Amino acid sequence: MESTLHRAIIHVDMDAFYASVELLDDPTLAGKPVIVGGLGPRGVVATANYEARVYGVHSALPMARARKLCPQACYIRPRLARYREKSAEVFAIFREFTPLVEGLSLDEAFLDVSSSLKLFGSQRDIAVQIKQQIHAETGLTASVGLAHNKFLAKLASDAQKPDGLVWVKPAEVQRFLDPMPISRLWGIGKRTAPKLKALGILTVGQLRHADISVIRPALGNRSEHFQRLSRGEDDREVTPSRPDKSISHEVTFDTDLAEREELLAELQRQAEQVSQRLRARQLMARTVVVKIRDPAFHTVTRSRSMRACSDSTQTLYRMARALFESWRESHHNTPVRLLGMGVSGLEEAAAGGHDEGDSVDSAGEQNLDQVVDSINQKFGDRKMTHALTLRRKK
Ligand code: TTP
Ligand code: MG
Repeated sequence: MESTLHRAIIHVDMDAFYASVELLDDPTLAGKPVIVGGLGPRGVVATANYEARVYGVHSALPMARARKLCPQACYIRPRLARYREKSAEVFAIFREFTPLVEGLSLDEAFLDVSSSLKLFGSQRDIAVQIKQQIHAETGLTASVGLAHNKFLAKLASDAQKPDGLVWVKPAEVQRFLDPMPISRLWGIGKRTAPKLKALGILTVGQLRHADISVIRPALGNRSEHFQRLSRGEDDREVTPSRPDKSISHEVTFDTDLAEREELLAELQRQAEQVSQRLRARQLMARTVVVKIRDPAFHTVTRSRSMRACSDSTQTLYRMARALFESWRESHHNTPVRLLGMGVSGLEEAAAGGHDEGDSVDSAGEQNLDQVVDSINQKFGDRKMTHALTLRRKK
């Protein structure tokens, strides 16, 4: 099958991202090896700046090993909230050039700029502008890869790190790909690579030239797929990441409600529903919003962001309660016609995987939420609830 997609794709990957943000915030680190990661006995390296990489330090290396290789480095615990802030600044720049932005992680995205060429110039012009704007507005550097599909663009951004710009044009694909080790192809990992090696296939070029019957014992029904990749063909489209959605609950009371305990019980019930929906969708929220309407139909929303994401009922409830109490104080206990709470700034729960020690939720709260969720799943929704909400049901 011939590859049909010819688009203008740019892959952007920030250089030594966590470490670069630390350097930005503490200029005394300049020129020194900087290692960001878990500092406990079982910590691993999240990333190291290029000065530290010289000593063989890299992502996922046990921290104990890093300390042996590079004892003089500055060791820093990750500050995820800060990296998310910088990431949001960078992604806002991407969206100035195209709405087709597919984030892969905090520091990495595909951009389809095919429809932006008329407005901003060539693919290269756009890439240069993006790099310059990132540097001017965030103080960070990025490496960019340009190609007509995602697969090549991603390899290209990695080819000249840091601060790189590589454009793989259609005529240059084979020269670019052929010398690469087969492990650079997506999906060829620790199990498949040795099988190909046994067949004498070490490079992408060798895979491209190999007869399909030779590679089939190693690659099975993925043989054609990998040969397409080895020719630099990739039809996947850039799919914009899930927009920043929100989840919320609200209720209009039959009669306006003034009693603090009853209002808090309602808020707790809403926090439970919202957080259960978060957990069911494996999302975490950064921002909590409370909505209040008084009998005169004045509606206010109050929101606050947390230093880390959460999907815990109690954490979200505590935030909502604080927002509600501060409204109530300034409104002399006005009765409430409508009360609602919600969350926004949603992120995949898995993205918190690097997040050693940065969660705002205690292990006890997480366990309680799991128990509540599993009982509700087993016996139908809302059999189980945190005690405070029972008061409202009297
Ligand atoms: P990468 O883009 O893989 O690495 P990097 O930006 O630090 O360095 P470069 O791109 O210049 O090679 O990952 C982005 C961030 O994700 C990284 O700064 C830290 C985090 N990360 C981890 O926490 N653990 C990991 O195993 C990896 C690979 C990254
Ligand atoms: Mg990076």
